[in-house]
Amino acid sequence: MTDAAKSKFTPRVFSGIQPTNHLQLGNYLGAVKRFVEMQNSGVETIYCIVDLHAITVWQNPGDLRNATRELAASYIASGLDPKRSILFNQSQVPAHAELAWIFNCVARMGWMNRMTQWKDKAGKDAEKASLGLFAYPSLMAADILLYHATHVPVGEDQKQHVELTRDIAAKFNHDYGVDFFPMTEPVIEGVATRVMSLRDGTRKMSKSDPSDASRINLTDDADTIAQKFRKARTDAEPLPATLEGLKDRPEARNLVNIYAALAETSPEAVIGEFAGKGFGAFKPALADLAVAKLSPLAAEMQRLMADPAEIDRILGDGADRAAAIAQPILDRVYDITGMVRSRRR
Ligand code: AQP
Repeated sequence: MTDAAKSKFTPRVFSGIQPTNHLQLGNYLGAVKRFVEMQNSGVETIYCIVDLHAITVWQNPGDLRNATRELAASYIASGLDPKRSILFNQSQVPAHAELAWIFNCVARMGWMNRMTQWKDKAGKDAEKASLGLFAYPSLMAADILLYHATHVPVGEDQKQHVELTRDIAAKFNHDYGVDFFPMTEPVIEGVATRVMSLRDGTRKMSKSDPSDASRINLTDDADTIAQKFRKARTDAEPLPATLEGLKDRPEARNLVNIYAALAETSPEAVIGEFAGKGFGAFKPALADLAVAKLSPLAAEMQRLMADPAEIDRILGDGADRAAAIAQPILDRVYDITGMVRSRRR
């Protein structure tokens, strides 16, 4: 870990995922797998299920509740230990929403307007998008800065939001003449920082893509995984002898990257193994590897989901531990901004 870790702030990792639909392979390889690696690196790690972010686009309440528990199960099944990491859902720690309000008053409309996720998700009819979707990055900045997090592991698509978090921290520090918030760094590493759709190599794999065939869900069974890889869009050429040969072949490049990430090797090594082979040979090998890696995870998720009360207990315990870190930081923010706090607690 670099810069921010060298400052006065103790290294601390925070990241979150929205409980929207089932977790997909891109979330797993680009985020959750990295979260587990960071947990095992000895730094304090805080992982959140960002349910307040999820409702920036309408969610059926029953589905949201289920997706929140399923995401908790995915985290734990992937190796996240709720005793070593703090695992909780955002809405159980009201300080997130409180700090987000303060940041709404620090951040500028122009900053939000420039966010590519806002442009993508609001689409052509931005007038009809929720105010929450527009302010999404401000709540994300609050998630991170509420814990003085120094490092945020994310996929490539979230880089711009972490940069905005730094802008908000810097403006707050400047406007109030303090050195209170750290300059958080995004941690975007590995070969799977941008897993692409199986139907279109120019779009990222996404939980909310209307086409289920575009993604591998962590809940997919072995047959579904094999079928989705078999039907994945590719070209007719065999795999080249070097990575350079994949330059203008986004779909082929994507499958090679997925294989490398699942096998915990490099794309070069994958090319070394499959050079000259067609997709008729590569796709079944990829499907077998994915099934071998993901099936135990899906089975463990199913086992955990059979006891929702235990998941709720874990999330409640995590929320208490998160609030114990967050509240003094929020209290200090209220103090810095001039709010009178005379209520006895
Ligand atoms: N395709 C991807 N490749 C690598 N990383 C990815 N992430 C998302 N998609 C990919 C990373 O997963 C984390 C959680 O993301 P999120 O749920 O908070 O929102 P998102 O980035 O918008 O992910 P989705 O799957 O596209 O969700 P929906 O469809 O609900 O918006 C982040 O670290 C993200 O970078």
